[in-house]
Order: sequence, then structure tokens, then C-alpha cells
Amino acid sequence: MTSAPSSSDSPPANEGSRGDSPIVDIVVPVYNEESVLAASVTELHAYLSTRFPFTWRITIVDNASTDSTWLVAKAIADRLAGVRTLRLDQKGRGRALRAAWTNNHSTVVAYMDVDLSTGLDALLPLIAPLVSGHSDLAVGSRLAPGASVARGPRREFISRTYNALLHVVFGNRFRDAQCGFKAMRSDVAEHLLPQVQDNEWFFDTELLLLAERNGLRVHEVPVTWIDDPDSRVKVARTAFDDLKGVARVARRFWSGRGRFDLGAVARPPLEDDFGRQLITFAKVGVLSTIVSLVLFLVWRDAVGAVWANLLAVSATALANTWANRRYTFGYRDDRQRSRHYVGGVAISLAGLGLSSLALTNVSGSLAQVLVLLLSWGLVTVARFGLLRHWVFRP
Ligand SMILES: Nc1nc2c(ncn2[C@@H]2O[C@H](COP(=O)(O)OP(=O)(O)O)[C@@H](O)[C@H]2O)c(=O)[nH]1
Ligand SMILES: [Mg+2]
Repeated sequence: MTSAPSSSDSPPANEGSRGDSPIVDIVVPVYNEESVLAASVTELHAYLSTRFPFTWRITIVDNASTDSTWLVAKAIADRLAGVRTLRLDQKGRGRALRAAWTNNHSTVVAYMDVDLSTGLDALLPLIAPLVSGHSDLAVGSRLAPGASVARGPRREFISRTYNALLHVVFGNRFRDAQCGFKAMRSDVAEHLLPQVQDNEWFFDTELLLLAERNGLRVHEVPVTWIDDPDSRVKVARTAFDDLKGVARVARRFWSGRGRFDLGAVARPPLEDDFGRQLITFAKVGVLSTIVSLVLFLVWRDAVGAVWANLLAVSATALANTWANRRYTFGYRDDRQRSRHYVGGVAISLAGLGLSSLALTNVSGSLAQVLVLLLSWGLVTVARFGLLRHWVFRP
């Protein structure tokens, strides 16, 4: 459908003006892949030539392969228009992507593993939201609804465990950090890549975590994945490096770092999302009311109504503030954390004073429960206003 720009075959990469750069540069990182490289790139090339609506280029990046990968790569670049090669003398897939993506004049930079485990029909959904400006990064996902994945139990287990760990530590939204099928707008890459420290397998995870932390939009594409058991990954070593990477980035984020100036590519915050906030606040409120009420009824006979109310509300105040901070007001990091907690808990305690006062005037289970629900309800309305306009004001 479209023609590829003219072929060039050797380093240095990334020269040339924006004028003749393609819209998408698809990087294929390779290390000792002499047996599959030619077939895979030929298949990708045929796909792009016949089925892909944007201008494109394929960049094969070899890091110090010890077999004939580099010669094969050069031969492909000579044979096929729109294929170029780049060679680095140090290993590391992250390093390969960084080198090929930096100073790249395409609109979008992408990569895919040479084994073509990801079905190519996911390529357009990966690239289109970046070309249109809808998203900043796009990732293939084997763990998103709609994905179909054929892989063995060991890999499935490792992948799910790793991604679950990320969720616990970072609360991230993307579901699959490690799918070898990703893309990013080049203008975003210019800001993001210098912040990513890893040069090997953790590179992808670090990139995505930094993107989310800085408010960028990550588009997930469910993929069809047929696992290729031939692997360059040393599992134990890579798992250890990943854990070290997680610890390093967690330290970075928890100490308040990892946020930087995105200049013109920053996403402007929403003017106002009152409707969503109110509904989320109501959900959190209903849940904590149920928990508080149960605690109240359990403790009432032992310590009396006023004390039971005090214990029940205090017990949920912290969790309630946590949930509202995170889900209602969207603070998923440490910004003003102590101020938020002090404010949130203080408002809960003030409300407690009111409901205790009301409780002293009634007796009997039903009356107590009704009075509690009424006073908690009133307090809640006031609380929402105070949280929104005071504690969590941006
Ligand atoms: N450039 C480069 N590519 C690498 C390196 N290590 C692995 N790759 C490539 O990264 C891709 C994914 O590797 P693979 O072994 O299939 O990983 P797996 O699918 O997770 O087992 C393949 O295209 C590899 O050739 C490296 O050090 N440098
Ligand atoms: Mg593979």
C-alpha cells in the first residue's frame, strides 16, 4: 500500500531529516538470531508493504551477536528497501532500543521481538493511537481481556507473578510489562528515555512505570501470542535483575523522585471530574459505613454505644482516607501524602464528635443505628466538600 523510504545499511543510525523520515520506525532487536532473522524480517516486510497504511522503516539492531546475525542483517538490508541496520558492541535489549529510538525522526518508534510471537494484526492497533495523538505509549498485552495466549505453565506463572508484584508495589494500571511488542511517540521518547536507567530486560518495565507516574497515557492492545520456546533470557538472572530494578524504582518513587518536566508532551490535567469523584466517594463511603456499622454492633455491648462508635469510626478512618486519596482524588503517589492523611483523619474525627453527641441522646438498638446512619450521612456530605475543596485540592 505504501512505499518504504530508501534503504541504508550501517551505523551511525538515526541520521537524516524529519522530512524523509517514515511515520513509524519498527525496531527488531536481535542477539544471536541467525536462524530466524531473515524469515522474520521478510515476513514483517511483506506485511508492512501490503497491509500497513503508514510509511515505515524496519531497523534491525544487533548487540554484539557472536554468530552470523550481523552478516544476515546486512544482507537483508541490501535486499529489502526500507530496512536498515545498527550494531552496538555491548549486549542488552534495552540498550538496543534506546540507541535506535533516540534522535529518531519518525513520529512513532516501536519494537517487536524477532520471533514474531505477537500476531502482526496487533500492529495497527498499537500504532494508530500514537499517530493520532490519542495515547503516548502503546503496549501489547497478554494479560488484558481479549488476548489469546499459547504459552507453557512456567512462563505463564512467571509472567503473572511478576506483573502481580508490580501491581502490589506500584499500583500501576498497565497489565503486561514484558510483552515484546511496544511503541511510543518519538517526542515522548525524547523526554522519557534519558530517565530510564536500565539497559537490559527491566528497561520496558521502568519505561512504563515512569510513563504512568508522569501522567502519560498508555494504550494496551490485547494480542494473540504464540510463545516461541527458543529464548535468549536467562530466567534466574533476569528475575533477580528485575527484582533489583523494582526495588530501585520503588526507592526512587517513594522518595518523591521520578517526576520530570515533559514540556509540550505533558498531558493537561482534567479541568473537573466532579461526577466521577462523587460516585467513587459514594462507593468508598458505603463500604466503610458497612464495616463501621458491623464493628459498632459487635463492640456496643462490651463498651457502650459512644465508645463503640469511637472505635468503629477510628478503625475505618485511615482506610477510608487511603481509598479516597487513591481512587476518588487520584493521588497514586506520595505527593502531599502526610497533609492528605492528617486532613482526612482530622475530618473523620470531627465527624465522630458529632455522631457521639447524637448517640448520647438515644437508647435502644434501632434508634442508635438510625441516629448513627443519619449523623454519619450528614458528616459525609460535609466531608466530601471539605476533602474536595481543602484536603485534596490540586
Ligand atoms: N539487540 C539485542 N536484542 C536482544 C538481546 N537479547 C535478546 N534480544 C532480542 O530480544 C528479543 C526477545 O528475546 P527472546 O529470547 O525471544 O525473549 P523471550 O521471548 O522473553 O524468551 C529477540 O528478538 C532477541 O533476539 C540483546 O542483548 N540485544
Ligand atoms: Mg521470544
